[in-house]
Amino acid sequence: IQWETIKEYQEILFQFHEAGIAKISINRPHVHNAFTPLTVKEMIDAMNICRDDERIGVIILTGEGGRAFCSGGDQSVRGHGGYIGTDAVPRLNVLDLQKQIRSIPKPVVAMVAGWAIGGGHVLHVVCDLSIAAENARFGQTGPNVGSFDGGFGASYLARVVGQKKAREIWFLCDQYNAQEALDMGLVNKVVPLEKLEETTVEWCLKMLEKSPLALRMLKSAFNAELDGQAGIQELAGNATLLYYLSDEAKEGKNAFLEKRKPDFSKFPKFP
Ligand code: 1HA
Repeated sequence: IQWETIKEYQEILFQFHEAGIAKISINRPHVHNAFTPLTVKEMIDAMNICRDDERIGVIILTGEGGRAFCSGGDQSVRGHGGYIGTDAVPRLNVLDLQKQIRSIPKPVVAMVAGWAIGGGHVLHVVCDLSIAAENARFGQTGPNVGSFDGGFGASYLARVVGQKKAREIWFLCDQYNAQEALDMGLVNKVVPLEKLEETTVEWCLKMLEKSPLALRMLKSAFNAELDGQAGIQELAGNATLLYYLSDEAKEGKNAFLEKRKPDFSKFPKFP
């Protein structure tokens, strides 16, 4: 599988496949791809590029090295009030990344080899789909290390695996293997490690054959059911997008620019 670099970063790799796939990969394998504020800042930047680049239809989120997807926040830079970067400011900017993964109008696929733990586990949870290698291990650690994610990490996890299982995951901090994750609906598929990228790309190619607007509407519809006003805003924004494509909406704009009264009389009043 051929990847070309889209942009160079310090802590992530950001690559493009000509079929229309972007791959964002945390590149800190020495700490099981734990993230710092910079890692997250770079992922947010890459996601913004994915959103704007019309060549990109699907995004893969992963970690380098085959032994970890992501082990959560880098505990060695965790300070008073958050994770501290070179600017000495404590941040929890991974929460912004989570929202971005959910709201970007293109499917995001987590490609999980090895550890998906703590805040790294939450990152795969908020992706649209998760494909796991047989060596994948899942779990939350917050109550062990003095942390918790009561946002998507709790409520969305509970939507995915159910309330009992979500509470078990957080209250016991056990680790679950790939088969267990599949059984509880936490991942979509389990494959041998050597087939992980191939399978993930196959899934992406299948989605790329589909109507992008239909996928976009579905993603925002799935979100809308759960995300309250922010979810409805997303879905409604897509309705506006579709409306702007119509002659009816264009008549309104054209009439304004031509300083005349709009004539909507010719447009159907559907039953
Ligand atoms: O909860 C939040 C948030 C909540 C709200 C808002 C924002 C949040 C943002 C983040 C988070 C969190 O992520 S909290 C949870 C943080 N993560 C963890 O507690 C996981 C820590 N790691 C482990 O438990 C284990 O490393 C492991 C189960 C993933 C793997 O164990 P293993 O195979 O025995 O490897 P290990 O030897 O522990 O790790 C290899 C190296 O990676 C070690 O470094 P070395 O001794 O070789 O120098 C290890 O220290 C390092 N490492 C692993 N994970 C982290 C890490 N270093 C820093 N931070 C890590 N997360």
